[in-house]
Amino acid sequence: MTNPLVSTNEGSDDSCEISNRFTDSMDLLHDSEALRQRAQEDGYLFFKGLLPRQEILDLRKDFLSVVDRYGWRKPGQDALGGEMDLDLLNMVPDEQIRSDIGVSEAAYKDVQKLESFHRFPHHDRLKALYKELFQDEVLVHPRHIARMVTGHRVMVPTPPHQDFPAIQGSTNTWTAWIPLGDCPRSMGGLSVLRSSDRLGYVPITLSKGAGGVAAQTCPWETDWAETDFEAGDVLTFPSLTIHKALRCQHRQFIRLSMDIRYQPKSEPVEIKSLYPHADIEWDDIYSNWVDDDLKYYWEKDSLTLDEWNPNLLQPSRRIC
Ligand SMILES: O=C(O)CCC(=O)C(=O)O
Repeated sequence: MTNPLVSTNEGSDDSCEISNRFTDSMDLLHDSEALRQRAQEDGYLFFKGLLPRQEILDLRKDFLSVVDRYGWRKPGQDALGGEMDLDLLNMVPDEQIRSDIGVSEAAYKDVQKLESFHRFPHHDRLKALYKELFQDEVLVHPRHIARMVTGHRVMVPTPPHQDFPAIQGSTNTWTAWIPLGDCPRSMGGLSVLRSSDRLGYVPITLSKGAGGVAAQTCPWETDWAETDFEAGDVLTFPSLTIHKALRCQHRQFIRLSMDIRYQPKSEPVEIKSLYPHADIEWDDIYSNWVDDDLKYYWEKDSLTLDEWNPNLLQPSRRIC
């Protein structure tokens, strides 16, 4: 295994064959019908190199500069290297680590304050993709999640789950999962249970890992698709598709990624999707921004707000 540093362009060195690799839909980017048909068949869409690699690496650099502020990165690497000082990180008490993120609440808030983190989801290529897919105006949820998955002892991989119980609103809300750097399977990328959106809402059980709940899969539901991600790749799926993180085999390296949500503007949205994903106010997030154009941008739209349904996060038994 070579060093999984993500500042190189070497791609994956994972030797294990992928039996069910994501289908690349780059050739369908401008064909709404074909995109929808593929999404209906597979429950996800994958785009190889949709985003400029350099722009992803610039964002990675911004995230890592926050990590540096806390002294958790091993010295002697370039600005893109993700090797962590695990001994130092493990000195952070368990209760200070956000186990859905991978670092402390304080560091997560610092990332939430990055203008680049909130600007990236509005990338022309992402908005064009969802416009094509929805054939409608696109609402970019302002609530973005930064995953900074580290080898801190409290961290476990994100369990299989649907986003719908946690996001609610329209089931036509799509997650874009974007690795900030190359992310071979051994670094713990995302895996999708093919066509699982067709199952509808799947009952949940309590679980360790991000979100704290897992979708209950039946023994024959094993059609997991995956890939060795490279910087610039985009995986996207609707909120009923079951997905999970693969186990990171290189715990000394940080795995950086973003979850961004998009939906048609005309469909209902649950109000928490319009709040930050941390205990922090928008004004605080905006405090060091240079440009104003993206501040409270969603308030210009007349959105239909949906009621929160607490029952969707109540554990119940699934009969297989
Ligand atoms: O990156 C992860 O580990 C989890 C991501 C996820 O669950 C999501 O994007 O909805």
